Amino acid sequence: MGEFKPLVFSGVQPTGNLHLGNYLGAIRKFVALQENNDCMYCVVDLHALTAQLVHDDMPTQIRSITAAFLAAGIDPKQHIVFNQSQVPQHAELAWIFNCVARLGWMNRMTQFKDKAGKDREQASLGLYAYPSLMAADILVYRATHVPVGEDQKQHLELTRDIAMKFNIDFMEKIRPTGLGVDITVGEEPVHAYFPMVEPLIDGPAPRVMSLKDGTKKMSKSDPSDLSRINLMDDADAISRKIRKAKTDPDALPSEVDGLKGRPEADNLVGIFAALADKTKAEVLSEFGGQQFSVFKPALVDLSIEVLAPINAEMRRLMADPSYIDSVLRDGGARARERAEKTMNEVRDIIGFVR
Ligand code: AQP
Repeated sequence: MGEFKPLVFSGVQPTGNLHLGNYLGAIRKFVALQENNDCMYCVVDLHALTAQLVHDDMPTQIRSITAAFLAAGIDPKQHIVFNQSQVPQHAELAWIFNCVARLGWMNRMTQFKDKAGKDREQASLGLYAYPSLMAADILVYRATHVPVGEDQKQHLELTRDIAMKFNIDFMEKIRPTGLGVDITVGEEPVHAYFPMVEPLIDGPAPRVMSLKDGTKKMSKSDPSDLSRINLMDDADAISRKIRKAKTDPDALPSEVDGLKGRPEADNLVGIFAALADKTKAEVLSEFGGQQFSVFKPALVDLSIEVLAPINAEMRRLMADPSYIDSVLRDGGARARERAEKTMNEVRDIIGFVR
């Protein structure tokens, strides 16, 4: 029995303003994982083309996600920070995975259905194939752990299915190369080239919801800016958005059970808990019985306290784009070296002549 070398990989699309959901659901976990792991964090710019081909200011979008990574505390020297388009091996492996993945699997992806909307015939082929590229992003480094928000769970299950099918279909070709690892999947022994990735979804806020509708996730592409707190929002904007956030007329309950059927209250308490590093129960033991007119100002203060330093550092970094670009170039070179090693092995396993 062998073992895959632990490696953390995750990505964020440069498709708009990063928001509190991205921060609490993903980036804060990225920061925490750095301490004991080898980590790679990627600005997935190829993915940004899937829903919208032409972007007004792609370089600024890419730099602003990078600035958010750095401002949140990711160390680009100890770990690797890069943008996807600097490593063409992602796209090459994605093509191979397009031939591994089955149409039936892709047809089940709920994010495609959500993003394509009613006019599915007009969605790009890239949007449909997005999860296959995501699998390649992760597996081109044979990464083992992927911190993401809950919305990405289904894509990571697909990544496991793709890895499993590749491993099984090519098992007899993998074996003689000596590159595989003996693992058991369920009860089944498999000589695997690609690991079965573990999603790291748990955390204080796996799903932050819109401030305007507690049943919809907070999203960069929501047309209403009042629905989300952006990492670049200043204190006034944060305060205005929280004060205008939808709530119900009741006071906060004293127990977590009392949040059932109250999605907006549940969301705001969840945000408070995540920002304060507390449980919802702890937050309710402090605010149970209080009206939103008391709770919201406390949430405003806490949000500003946590986000203001990140916001200030992002602005400082964004004023020096050449530094950000140098971080991405350095990370890109280190990522390419790792990705090319995998691709050479994959080319040999498949039997491409090189
Ligand atoms: N509301 C959320 N709560 C918790 N986590 C979230 N994430 C996104 N929204 C929430 C997590 O953030 C990471 C980066 O997301 P992404 O930009 O790559 O893709 P996304 O999930 O499509 O994010 P958005 O904001 O919803 O963007 P648009 O509107 O462009 O689709 C991921 O780990 C994601 O889970």
